[in-house]
Amino acid sequence: MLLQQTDTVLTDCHLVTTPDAASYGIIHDGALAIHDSKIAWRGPAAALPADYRDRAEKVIALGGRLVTPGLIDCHTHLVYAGNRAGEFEMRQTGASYEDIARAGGGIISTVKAVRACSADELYSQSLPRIQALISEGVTTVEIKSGYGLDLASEIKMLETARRLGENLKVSVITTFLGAHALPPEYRDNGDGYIDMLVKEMLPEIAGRGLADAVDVFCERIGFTVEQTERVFKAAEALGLPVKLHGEQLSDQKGAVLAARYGALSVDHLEYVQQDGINAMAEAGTVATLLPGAFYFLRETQKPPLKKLRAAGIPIAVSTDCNPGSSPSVSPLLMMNMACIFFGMTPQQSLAGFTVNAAKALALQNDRGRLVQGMAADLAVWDIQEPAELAYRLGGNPCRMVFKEGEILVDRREEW
Ligand code: DI6
Ligand code: FE
Repeated sequence: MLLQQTDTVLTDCHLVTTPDAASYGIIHDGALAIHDSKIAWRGPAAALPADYRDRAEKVIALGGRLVTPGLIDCHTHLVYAGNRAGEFEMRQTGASYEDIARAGGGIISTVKAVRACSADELYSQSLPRIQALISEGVTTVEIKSGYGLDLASEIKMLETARRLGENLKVSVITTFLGAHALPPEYRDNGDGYIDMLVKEMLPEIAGRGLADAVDVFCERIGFTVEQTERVFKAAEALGLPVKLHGEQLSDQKGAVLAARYGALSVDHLEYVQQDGINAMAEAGTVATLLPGAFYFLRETQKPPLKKLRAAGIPIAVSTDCNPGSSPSVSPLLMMNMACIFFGMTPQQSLAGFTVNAAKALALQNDRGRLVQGMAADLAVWDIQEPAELAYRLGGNPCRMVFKEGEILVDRREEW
């Protein structure tokens, strides 16, 4: 038998291999071998072939720590400028999120900040947010545009997202969210804006290869179902997958529409009804729940977790990192909130940031689990059991992060 070449072997650890609704797939006293950016072998340490260890460049003993797949944050708006603390102050004295949006604040105030700043400034303001995610175990992050709302500024956002991924060596999946809000120059002319979006913005952005998917905010303060469908049709014609901000503040029947276009995911879903759930189940669309936005907007209507689960829909969880409704860069806090607010189990919340988040990005064959042949994207945690990930309110037990076998975060000095 050919000897297996290995670059790195991890020993003295417990492996959470396949977090899904049924199990953590835990291997106690495990070992994991990496070769050529992929997981070459994983299993009980006692079964590790001797030559794997002998031929490895590095053998790292993890002192009994826990290893999970690198976390996947499948819904963020982390590229933006400025912040909305002033708006938070206003909300605490009585104004609602929708009131502020209608008065020209909200998303539009961030649009003004993004348009006004240079690409370098946008990069340096966004950098600490992606760094914070990585330091909490994230190895793949989706980033949306949608605070530019004109061609040049949307390109600036998407190029910034790509640049962050290249420089920080994590996977950045980009989504064009030109239909996030109506820019001031198209006030009262939503159809005119969608015309321009499908004829000019989207083809140019797709032609430059800047978008991996297309998203729409279908809502009373966003775009109608008809407008959403026009964007989906244009995306489909360009061969780009779609996803949706759907049923966040009201039931617009966006989920039914998105399922018809084979959406990768519908996200938020507090107000989704059974028709939307059935359509998503049939289409294989992932439900992405965003407890940070639920919490920050003091929403009281919870997404129908039991019904989504009963329909067999995979459920992802994400930070929704954005300045208006979820200024969070903590996947672990989101896992806790998914448990406390939505009634998920810690195991389901971890599945939401791994296996099911991979599915929401169509990456489930490459990452999200620790199995042979998948990307060696790993997080090493200073905890005894996986439930501790979702258990705490703050604090960061992440000690190492590997991206395709390379060490991105190394806090072994804290052991
Ligand atoms: N829904 C949200 O929660 C974010 N975008 C969206 O469509 C909020 C974006 C913001 O307020 O800046
Ligand atoms: Fe969002």
